[in-house]
Amino acid sequence: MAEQILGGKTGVVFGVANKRSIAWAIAKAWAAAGARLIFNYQGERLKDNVEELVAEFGENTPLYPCDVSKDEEIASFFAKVSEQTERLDLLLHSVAFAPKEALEGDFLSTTRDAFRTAHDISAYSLVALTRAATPLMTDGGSILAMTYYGAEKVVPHYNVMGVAKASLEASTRYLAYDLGPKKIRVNCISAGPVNTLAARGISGFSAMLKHYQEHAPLKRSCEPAELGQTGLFLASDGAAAITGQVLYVDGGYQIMGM
Ligand code: NAD
Ligand code: 0WE
Repeated sequence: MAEQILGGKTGVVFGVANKRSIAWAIAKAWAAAGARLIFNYQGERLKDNVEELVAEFGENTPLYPCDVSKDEEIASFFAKVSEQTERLDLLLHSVAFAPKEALEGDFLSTTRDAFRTAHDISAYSLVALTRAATPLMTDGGSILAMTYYGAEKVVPHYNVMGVAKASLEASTRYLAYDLGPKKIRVNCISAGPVNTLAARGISGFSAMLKHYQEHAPLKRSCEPAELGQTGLFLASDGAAAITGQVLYVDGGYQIMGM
């Protein structure tokens, strides 16, 4: 058998909630390419579900709790990771949250508290996780975060999440600069709308999918498995000279002016 693209690599995956999660699609692609993976789960409520899913990669697939808004949980998570492996190669950040009220109504009404929460969980967490993971990335590495077009253009109701994604994308560039000398790359995938838990309950979500079917060059958004394959590419040596970038996996929607 030909050597596997991620054979011998170890990765940490943040953001699996269920089988529809984008993190799950990328984890499946990484694992199929030979990576060993370690997972977080956000809280006891999600533990059983995530445990059942990751068992697909073997009975003893490690998973540990980590709420990314808590420094102590990030520290204890990576302490457990370092008991499992002496080196890390990959980190996936597929985490976002803003209070529901902030994604309804207008941006003008965003409270200080909603603004803080959205930025803490959706953007600062990339910095905190990267700082905790990189001491283990002793042979270079690839860090990947998920973003959305609302970071650069107004998508009605995406509101403070768009501002937080702009911060996530800028953080990606500054982290890429800091970590380049260590051969650690940091990139974002900007996904078109995908029907996940984080997208469900967003009013007008099916109208958004329809809008992509009408306006994107490829007449559709994207499939989770395609996000997995792009995540695999960015994690692989094929992307060894790519860092600080936002790669659009959105049916081409981002190029359109109208
Ligand atoms: P999802 O609900 O499956 O994943 C979101 C994850 O964030 C969940 O696993 C949840 O547990 C985690 N999370 C939230 N708050 C957390 C906290 N405090 N600590 C730890 N984990 C926390 O939904 P998804 O669509 O797979 O979202 C994953 C990423 O993809 C997000 O960054 C999202 O912004 C991005 N994205 C989604 C879409 C889409 O249309 N679904 C499009 C572009 C980008
Ligand atoms: O990043 C996202 C959604 C992230 C998200 C989702 C929720 C729902 C539940 C963050 N916080 C919360 N808080 C909750 O209480 N996407 C890219 C999907 C998405 O969300 C939208 C979109 C799209 C696309 C919201 C409004 C408009 C478009």
